[in-house]
Amino acid sequence: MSVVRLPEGFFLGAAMSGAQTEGAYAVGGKLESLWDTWSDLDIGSFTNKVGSYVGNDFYHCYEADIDLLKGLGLTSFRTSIQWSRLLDRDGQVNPEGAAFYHRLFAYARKAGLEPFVTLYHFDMPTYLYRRGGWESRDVVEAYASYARKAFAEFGQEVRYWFTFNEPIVEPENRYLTGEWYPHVRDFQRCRTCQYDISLAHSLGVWEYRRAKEAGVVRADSRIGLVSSFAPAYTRDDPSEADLAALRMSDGISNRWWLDLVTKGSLPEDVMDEFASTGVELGIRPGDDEILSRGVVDWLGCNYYQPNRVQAPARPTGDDGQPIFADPYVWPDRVMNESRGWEIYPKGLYDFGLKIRDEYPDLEWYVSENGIGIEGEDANRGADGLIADDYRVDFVAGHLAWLVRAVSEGSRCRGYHYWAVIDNWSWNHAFKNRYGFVEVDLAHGYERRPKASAAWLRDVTRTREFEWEGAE
Ligand code: BGP
Repeated sequence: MSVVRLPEGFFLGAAMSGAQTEGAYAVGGKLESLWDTWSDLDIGSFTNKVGSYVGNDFYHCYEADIDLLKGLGLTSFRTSIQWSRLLDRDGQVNPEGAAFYHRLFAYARKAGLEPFVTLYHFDMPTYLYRRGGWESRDVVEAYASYARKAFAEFGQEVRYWFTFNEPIVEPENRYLTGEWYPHVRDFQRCRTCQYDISLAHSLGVWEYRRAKEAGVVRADSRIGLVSSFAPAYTRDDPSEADLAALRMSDGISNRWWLDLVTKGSLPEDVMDEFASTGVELGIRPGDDEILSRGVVDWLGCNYYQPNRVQAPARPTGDDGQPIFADPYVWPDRVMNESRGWEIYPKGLYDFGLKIRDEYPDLEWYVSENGIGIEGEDANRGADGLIADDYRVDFVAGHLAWLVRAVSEGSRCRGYHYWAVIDNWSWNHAFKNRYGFVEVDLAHGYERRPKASAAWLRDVTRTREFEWEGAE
């Protein structure tokens, strides 16, 4: 057993997103997002038929929730503005939508919680999807205009801005695996969306820089990107083909974004590989210039699981789509069976050292990390609290490895847990619960701390915790 002490100035906070918490899907002039549209079209796709409509009711109980986070000793929280709430169909600010976020940021600040604000978290407004979504350059331009309006509206209230959350996930889930509406399975369309989002990100950063020069955003503010950096691994005795699969996997998911936000360009080897397999991204003259503006001030890293890969059995699937890597099942893996994700806390350390060595100027923080468990009700003790020791183990292990990376020179500044209060997990709805605080859907979405909340309170108070893991 060892005692892990949090570094000086290291912040602890909560992560959430607008679409997964706010609810109030048709209140105050909010337009439909693709989540509302999919819920309307096919509610059976959502666990227990719980669609996007209510979130965890944050729109109505944000004050009590902020008080709860403050009571746990957290000092910051991350959420996203919903494009479909802030702007109307003509791209103008919807006053009622803006008023909600003004109230939220003001209340959080008064409570001593610094808001970290993401502009886009998988929540395409449906009217823009109908104009082509991320396959359309008009929508890329519309994003830049949305970002400009958000900076103008909240520039004096927000210090930490992020252009996108996990920009690879929406293209892959909507256009490659087809898990999310509109259920497309097309490699080229997926990568076109990824490319267009890279342009949108870069235009967003450019809008921010111009807003800063004009004094529209605070002088002490910064801009970043939040991405899911799953450290990539292959087998211990890799073949050349395994290493090529590793390089391409890491290239598409990690280096693509790391290069964009540090160098303002996309990795050449990945672009060449796409070109050699006939994938066309719709590149236009002048795009390089746009991408060169994508360099950020710092980075948010969401980490849930490592990405273990090996050489693909076949270069294309039955449907003719290219396959660059197959999954590799590590014999020692420990699983979170509820989510089907491997638990590997050391991945944060490996990622931290990768950043230190390959992008030494880059500051970063853990913008999401958490564990979602199904059927937590079965763990309710005689005291009525959900006994969730596994959550304490998960967070302690990840924080311990992260602190070790910091002590070895990685410039990681803090950690936001996903999601301190149970929230709506897209098509899995409320199946897997992430919170230190339970949301009781059967009793008016009432909030109730789980047993782990006392541990978290203790860590924020003492700035240290005991850990049984590897020395
Ligand atoms: C991340 C997303 C979050 C959140 C989290 C947990 O990829 O940024 O929005 O949902 O994953 O995943 P899930 O809710 O699917 O269990």
